[in-house]
Amino acid sequence: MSDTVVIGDVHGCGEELSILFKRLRRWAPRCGIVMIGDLLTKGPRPDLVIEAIHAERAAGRRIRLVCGNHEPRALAALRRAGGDGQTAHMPPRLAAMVDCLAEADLIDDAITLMREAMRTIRIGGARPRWHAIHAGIDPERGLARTRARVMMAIKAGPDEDDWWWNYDGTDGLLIVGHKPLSRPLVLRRPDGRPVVAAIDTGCVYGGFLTAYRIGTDRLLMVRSRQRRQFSFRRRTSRRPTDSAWRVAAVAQARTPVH
Ligand SMILES: [Mn+2]
Repeated sequence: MSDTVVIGDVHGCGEELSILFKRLRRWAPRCGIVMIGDLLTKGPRPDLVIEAIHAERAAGRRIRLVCGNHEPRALAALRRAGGDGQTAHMPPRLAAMVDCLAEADLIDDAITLMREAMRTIRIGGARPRWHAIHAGIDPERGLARTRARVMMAIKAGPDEDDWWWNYDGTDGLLIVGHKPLSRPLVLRRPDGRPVVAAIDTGCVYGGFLTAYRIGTDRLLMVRSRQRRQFSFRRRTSRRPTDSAWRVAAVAQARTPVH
């Protein structure tokens, strides 16, 4: 059975996605791809995101989409804009997304893509058992009992621990994005097997676009071409002292590949 690569939050970084797809042709030639959500908003080239996905699929790559918290927003903006790309009264970043897509004559394609993504909250597989979700789960409820809205949007408040520190591992390996981190975070069991891979590395904030290959447990990172934002520099996940995961079980990212 072929392996799967999960790609973190793209957020309109179409240039970086095109570079990543190109590298995946050598790094993971026959793998299926899962894109973890937040595809089009915020970044400068949502048009290239759509074109890159179309081109990769046309070349025979299987690409599946998971819904992020930005997909419904993007779809609402695209629908409101209508066929003529009207963006009055829209928040500036959504208006910029619509303008870019209208200019490239990709409004209808964007609507189709958002609708496709919104049909799927999680995608999973076996050996090792894994699930890709945009944001995560409620560790108290587990994967099966976490509401879709929470899976798309769970995020710790300023004084709260990230959910993954309280996850007990019973639902297998969970691969998530949503919270931008300055490095990818892979939590491991004491025997080294990964249990959480958090791979939103803030491409749109000047970080990296990160892909995680499940079967080989490897990361591939493409450096962002966006301006590095000051607030992003030290985005980490603080490990609470009472977490079941030891610091030794948290692997550093492997050397970025450029
Ligand atoms: Mn998100």
